[in-house]
Amino acid sequence: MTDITWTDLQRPLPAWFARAKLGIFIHWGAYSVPAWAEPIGALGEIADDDTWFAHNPYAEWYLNTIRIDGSPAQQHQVSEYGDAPYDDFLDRWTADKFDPADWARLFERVGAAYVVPTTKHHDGIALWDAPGTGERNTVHRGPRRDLVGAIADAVRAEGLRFGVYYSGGLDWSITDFPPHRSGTDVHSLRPRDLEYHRYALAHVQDLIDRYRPDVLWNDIEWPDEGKFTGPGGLHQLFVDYFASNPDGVVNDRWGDTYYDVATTEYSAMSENEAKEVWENNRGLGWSFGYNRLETAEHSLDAAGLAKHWVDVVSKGGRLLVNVGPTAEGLIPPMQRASLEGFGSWREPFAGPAEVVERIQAPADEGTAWSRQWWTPTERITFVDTVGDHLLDSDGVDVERSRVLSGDTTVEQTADGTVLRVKGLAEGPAAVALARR
Ligand code: FUL
Repeated sequence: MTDITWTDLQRPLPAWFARAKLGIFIHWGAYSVPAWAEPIGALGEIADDDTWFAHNPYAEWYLNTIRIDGSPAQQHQVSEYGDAPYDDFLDRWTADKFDPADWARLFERVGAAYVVPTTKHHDGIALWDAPGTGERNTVHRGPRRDLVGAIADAVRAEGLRFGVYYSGGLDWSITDFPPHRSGTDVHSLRPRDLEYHRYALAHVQDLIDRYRPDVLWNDIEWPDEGKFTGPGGLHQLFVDYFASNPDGVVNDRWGDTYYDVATTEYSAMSENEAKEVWENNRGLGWSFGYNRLETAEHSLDAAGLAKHWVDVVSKGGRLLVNVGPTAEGLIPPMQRASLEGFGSWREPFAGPAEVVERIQAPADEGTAWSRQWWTPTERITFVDTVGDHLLDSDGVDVERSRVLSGDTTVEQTADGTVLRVKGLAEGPAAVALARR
């Protein structure tokens, strides 16, 4: 018998994900009640760990930040809530204005292909009736609802794919953890043992059984003692997951295991942009969880979001942009405005493309090539393919597109459009003229 290895899991990327250029991340939790963090800057821009952790701009990290003595978040917590325990926020999380169909319609209008809500963040509170969590979940306390199921049903009703975020790396309810003050702490203080592996594994299996997600988006790392191949280990989970859902995709935050998609976060981990399949994630502002201190100066407006999306897509990636709903269940107006404005900008490019003509660019690196098309349609758009992966360039930022590098000119004439493309081949690729 040959040994099982992680590379055994290698398979072609599911076609839906190869085409998906925009996803919506949702960070919603008990932390959405205080909804408080110092907007000090974006991840990747704050150089030192001491500053980042004591003044963490991620509102979903509130439970950690308030445990750092002397932190402004701790002062805020004491002055607003006295010595009330963090779990009081779970009971105060009402979700009474939560309208999943309204969220899903918004995400569909924006042009998102997939939606990934948090199902358990670092505070360990589950958004469904997760095995082993007792009462500490949204079904038994606070919203008193299966939020994961409600979001899954609503986004699927709009024709979007559904994925799940799960924090396998950090769960502050598992151990009596000292506050994390550095990236090193995050990795050294996280639970790694077999017992926690079994607990988290049962969660992810339950998520798969109940909701059949198309994305398993783990965070931080997987408990080390569970990263074995063979029955009961993480490898087996992937085998079973892909068998039950061949369209399923797993991200790269499990440790040194298997992944389908590499991730970058804000401008951090940008080395992953060199990977074949990657996804950038970020909040509209500097937090994922709703932060009531964020204003327009900390956030992407519609134009900023469009620029960022174009930048990511033109480099071959996809964007998972985050919304942080309020404890009542509303998408904050500033976030909604950015998404709606982006959706209106993108709308003319949306819809399936009919490929009119496809040419194979020369395979030899550095070979110059050129092509000219005339089309009598009003709008033309370019779709380039890299292997099996359809990259929908949508006429955006074509110069930076991998295939259409070089000179591109578009000339409008009275009866049509002329497009000239001159470029240097950057590896085997095809360019196609498509019409919407
Ligand atoms: C990070 C987490 O620590 C953040 O809170 C957020 O969930 C982000 C997507 O991943 O690593």
